[in-house]
Amino acid sequence: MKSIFSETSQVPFAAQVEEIVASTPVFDIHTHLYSPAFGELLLWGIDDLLVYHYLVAEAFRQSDVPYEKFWSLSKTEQADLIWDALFLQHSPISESCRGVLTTLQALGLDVKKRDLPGLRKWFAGQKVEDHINHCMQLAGVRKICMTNSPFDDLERPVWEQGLAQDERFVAALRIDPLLLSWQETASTLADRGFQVTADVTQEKTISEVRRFLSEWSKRINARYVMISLPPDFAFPAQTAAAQLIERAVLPHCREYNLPFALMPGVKRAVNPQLKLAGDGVGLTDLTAIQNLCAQFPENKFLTTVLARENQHELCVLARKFRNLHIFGCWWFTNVPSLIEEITRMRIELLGMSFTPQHSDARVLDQIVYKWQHSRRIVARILVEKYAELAQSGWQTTRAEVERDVKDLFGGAFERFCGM
Ligand code: FIX
Ligand code: ZN
Repeated sequence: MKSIFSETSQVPFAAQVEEIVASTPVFDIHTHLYSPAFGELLLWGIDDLLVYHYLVAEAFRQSDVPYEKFWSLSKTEQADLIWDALFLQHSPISESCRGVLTTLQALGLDVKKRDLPGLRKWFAGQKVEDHINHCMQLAGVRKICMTNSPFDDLERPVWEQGLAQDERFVAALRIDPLLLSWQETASTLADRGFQVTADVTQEKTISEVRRFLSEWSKRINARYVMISLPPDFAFPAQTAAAQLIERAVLPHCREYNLPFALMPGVKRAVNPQLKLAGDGVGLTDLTAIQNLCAQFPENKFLTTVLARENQHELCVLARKFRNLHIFGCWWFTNVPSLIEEITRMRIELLGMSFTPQHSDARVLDQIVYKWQHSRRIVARILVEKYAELAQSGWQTTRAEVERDVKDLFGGAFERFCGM
């Protein structure tokens, strides 16, 4: 058996593991990207990179521009202000700033010139189709899962008209308004011809919600159903959300063999003046997830949590319930120090039965830095873990490393989903 640790190997094992991690194609299982059929909903290019809400939040710390003034500026003017505040007046050292530079460098641009007009000129010369191929190739991404909301007035008509299939992009059905603002959503559904009332205990309302979920799951060919949740999410509970989950969402997921993704920990609009950049984080009582996994063993659950303090408890829950697949270092945890800590802990507690990362990209180009940065960390941890196995006398073959990395980068997720 040829081992990557064998003394006769020409290439040191660490370099082989790094090469495998760097080159294994990934399935990016949660993004906010769109396929080209959605036209301008697919964001890309330097100005969209600069006005990403992660950077907006940071720019307000380094600029005293009034909120209303900033929001009245054009996208280009906002990008100018952010470039000046975060890249020129201070070193762009935060993860979100460094990410822009990693991406630009990978695209072959000379970042040290600090030439924003020059960068804009280069992007203006790109064709979106070629740029998608280029970014996916640089990031090593084989498939992108979108976040698709039937409640989004820009996105919905595109689905309703029917769109050209693009094998690289798959859909996930996002249902936050259905569960978190049921009163308003009930009227929206009623306006769209679903016979619902505000009363979620009514059989007719539940069957109509299920009809709505079926229609949309089929229309978009959803791979899973998903929601982000506030830290105070509880289950079971007398809330509309809990009732709808139990009586409509979970039966729907069982019927269509779809996992239900729950992403708890986000406190929406902690500072509403920051708009999309104004959400915060809070600690969740994960008993809700435990109850769901225990009471509904026929359902599959996907979960990532926003609070660092919830990560260990989530890992332990995944050890207890094989109908729970945990994924990604989400949003405020998608920074090198926390990716390292969380991924190492997950590997130590779960082996390879989880998905370490998703990009959450909102701008196409971001997949380049998000995956390059995460791959380096995953490689470092794996090198260390295989070396520890070698110390225990277990020699890992190259094929075994390839198999493991495939699992981490989408294989385990696809198996869990039954894709
Ligand atoms: O709820 C979510 O899917 C979050 O990822 C987003 O709402 C958030 O704005 C984001 O972009 C985080 O990365
Ligand atoms: Zn997201």
